[in-house]
Amino acid sequence: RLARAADIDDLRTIALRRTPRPAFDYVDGAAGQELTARRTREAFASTELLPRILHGTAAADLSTPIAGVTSALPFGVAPTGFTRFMHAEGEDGGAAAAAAAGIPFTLSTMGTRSLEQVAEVSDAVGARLHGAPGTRWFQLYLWKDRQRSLDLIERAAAAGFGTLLVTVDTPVAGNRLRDVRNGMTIPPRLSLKTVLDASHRPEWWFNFLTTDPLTFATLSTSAQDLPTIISNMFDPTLSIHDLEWIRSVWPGRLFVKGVLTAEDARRSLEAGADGLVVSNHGGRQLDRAPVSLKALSDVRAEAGPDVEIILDSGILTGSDIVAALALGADFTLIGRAYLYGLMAGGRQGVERAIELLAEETRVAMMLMGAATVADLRREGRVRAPWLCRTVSPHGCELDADC
Ligand code: HOC
Repeated sequence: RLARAADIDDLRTIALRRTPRPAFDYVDGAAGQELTARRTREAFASTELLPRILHGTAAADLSTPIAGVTSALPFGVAPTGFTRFMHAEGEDGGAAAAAAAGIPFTLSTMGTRSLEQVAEVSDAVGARLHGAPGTRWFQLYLWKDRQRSLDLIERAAAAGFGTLLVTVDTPVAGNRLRDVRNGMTIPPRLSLKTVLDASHRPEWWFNFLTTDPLTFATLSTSAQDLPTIISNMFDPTLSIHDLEWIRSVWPGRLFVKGVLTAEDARRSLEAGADGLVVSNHGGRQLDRAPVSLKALSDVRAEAGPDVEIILDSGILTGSDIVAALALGADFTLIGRAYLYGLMAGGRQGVERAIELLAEETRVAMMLMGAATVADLRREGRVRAPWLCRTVSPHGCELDADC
C-alpha cells in the first residue's frame, strides 16, 4: 500500500484510516478557522515555476548545504510534538528515515523520545548506510524553569545535535478547535470512544499500549489537554533577552523559528541568531498569521543574501519545496508531510514520504532546467502573484506579465 501511494495526499488517506481521529486531527488540523493553514496551501498553489527549455542536463543534484552540513535533499524533518502518539515508532521512525535519506531530523522539546535515544538511532542508521552519523537538530521551547532549558541545551550539545532551533511563536498554545472537539488529551484518556476506536484500529492500539509510556524528551505526564500542558511547562514571557541568554549558552548554530516579519528578523539576528526559520507553525498558532511563503521575501531582504533561511509550514509537494527555494529559502522543513507517512506506516511510511518529495523535487528541477539547487535561486525562476514580480534572492524586478 505504501509503495502505491503516489503522493503525500495518498499517504494522508492511508493515515486517516490507520490512526485514531484525535491523533490524526492533531496533525491535520490547525488553529482557529484554519485560515492561515488554508491560505498557506493556496499560496503555494498560486506560484508559477518557470520552465527553461534547451538547457539539457543529465541529472539534478538535490544536495544542499545548510547549517554547516550537506543535506542530500533540500528539505529536512521539522520538529513535531507527541510523535509516538501518531505511531508507536514515533521519533525513532522519523530519525531513522531521515538518517537513511541523509537529511536532518529535528527533535522537538515536545518529543516523545529522549535526545540520547534519537542520537543513537540516527548514528546507527547513518553509520550503517553512509558511514557517518546522521544529522540531528534540536528544537527548544523555553521552560519556566530556566535550569530545565539549560539541561536540555547541554544534553543536546553532548549528544551531537549540531543546530538549535528556538521556537518563539508559542507564548501560549494556539486555539486548535479540532482538538477541543475531539476532547484530545496526551496520552489519550480511556473512554467508550477510545474503546470503540480500538476495535477499528487494533494494530494502532496494540502498538501504542505495548510500547513504553509516552514521555516527553524530559518528563512523563498524565492525561492533559495541550493548552494545560503548555501553560504548565513553558514561559509566555519569553523575550529577546532570553534569546540572548540562549545564544550565550548554546555553542552550536542557532536558528530562530517563527519569524514572519522583517523587524523580527532584524531583532533575532541582532540577538545573535545565525539563521532564521520563516514559519507560521503550520497555521497551528496564530490563525490569520501571514503565510510563511509570502513573508519570505521581506525576511530575505532584511537578512541579506548570506544569512541562512529555512522555510516551513504547508509543504506537501516537491513543487512547494522548489517554489520556496526559488523565492529565497536556503532549505525547507516538512512537518505534516512526514507525519502522514509516519501515521500510514511508521518508519517505512516516512521513507516513502521522503522518497515521494525527493522525486517530485527532482522532476520539477529537471523540467525547470535546474541542475542544482543553486540554479533554482537564479533570477526569474518563479512567479508569485502577491509580489507581482519575478523574484530572486538578489532582488526583484517588476514583471510586465502581472
Ligand atoms: C507553546 C508550545 O509544535 C504543535 C507542536 C507543539 C505545540 C506546543 C506549543 O503541536 O504544533
